[in-house]
Amino acid sequence: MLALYHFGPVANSLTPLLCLIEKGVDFDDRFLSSRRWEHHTAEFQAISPEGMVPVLVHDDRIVTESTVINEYLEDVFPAMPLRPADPWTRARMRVWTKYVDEFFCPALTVLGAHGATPFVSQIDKDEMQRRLERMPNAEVRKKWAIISERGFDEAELAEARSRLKRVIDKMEAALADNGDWIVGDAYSLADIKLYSMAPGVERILPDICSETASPNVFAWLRRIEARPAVQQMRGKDYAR
Ligand SMILES: N[C@@H](CCC(=O)N[C@@H](CS)C(=O)NCC(=O)O)C(=O)O
Repeated sequence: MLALYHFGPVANSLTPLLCLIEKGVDFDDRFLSSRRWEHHTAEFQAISPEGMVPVLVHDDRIVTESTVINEYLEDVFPAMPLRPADPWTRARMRVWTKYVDEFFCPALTVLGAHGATPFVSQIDKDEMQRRLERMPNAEVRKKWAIISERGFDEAELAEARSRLKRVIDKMEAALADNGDWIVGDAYSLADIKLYSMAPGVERILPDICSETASPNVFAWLRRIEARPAVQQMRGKDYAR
C-alpha cells in the first residue's frame, strides 16, 4: 500500500505529489482540506504526530518531510530517474532542495499565511483557540496565532519579500548559466522542489517574478507547466 496525505498541488504537498505522478506510480491519493481542518483529526495525527502534511505511508512505514519523501520515492521507484547520475550534479541538486526547505519555503510561508489573514480572522475566537490547542507543532501554532490576530507586521513582510527577491535572482542566474533546468541537463528533484514554491512568488510578487523581471525563471515555469505530469496534477479535482 502506498498512500500520500497532502493539501493538494501547492507548496510542500506538491513536491511528492508531482514526483509520484512523474514516475507514474499508483498511489492512494489522500487529499486533506486545510480549510476544513481535515489534518486535525486524531486519525491523521496518529500518522503525523506534528499534524503536518505531506506524509507518505508505504505499507506499514511512514515517511515525512517532502524532500526526504522524494529521495525515498527515488530509491524505491528508480524508473523515470529524477536524480542526476553524476555525484557532483546530484550534490548540487541537494543544495537546491535544502535551500528551498531552509530559506525559500520559510520566506514564502510568511506572505502566503499573511494572505490568509482575512479568512482566518473571521473564525470565531473560541473556535480558533480550540484549533490552536489542537496544533502539535509550535511553529505552526505560532503562525496561525499571528494570522488569526493581526497578520505579520510590515517589517516581517518586507524581510520576506527581500528574501524572495534573492531566491528569484539566484534561480535566474542559475538558469542563465545552466540552460533549461536548474542543475545538469535534465529535469530533476531540484526543479520539482523549486516548482513547489515558485508559482506562489509569481502570483504574489509579479514585480519580482514575471516575464520582464525574471525571464529565465518565467520560461522555466512555462517549461515545467507544459509537462504532461504537471497538467495531469493540475487537472485533478481536489474539493477544497
Ligand atoms: N519541512 C516540511 C514542512 C511541511 C509543512 O510546512 N507543511 C504545512 C503545509 S505546506 C502544514 O502541514 N501545515 C499545517 C498547518 O498549517 O496547520 C516538509 O517539507 O514536508
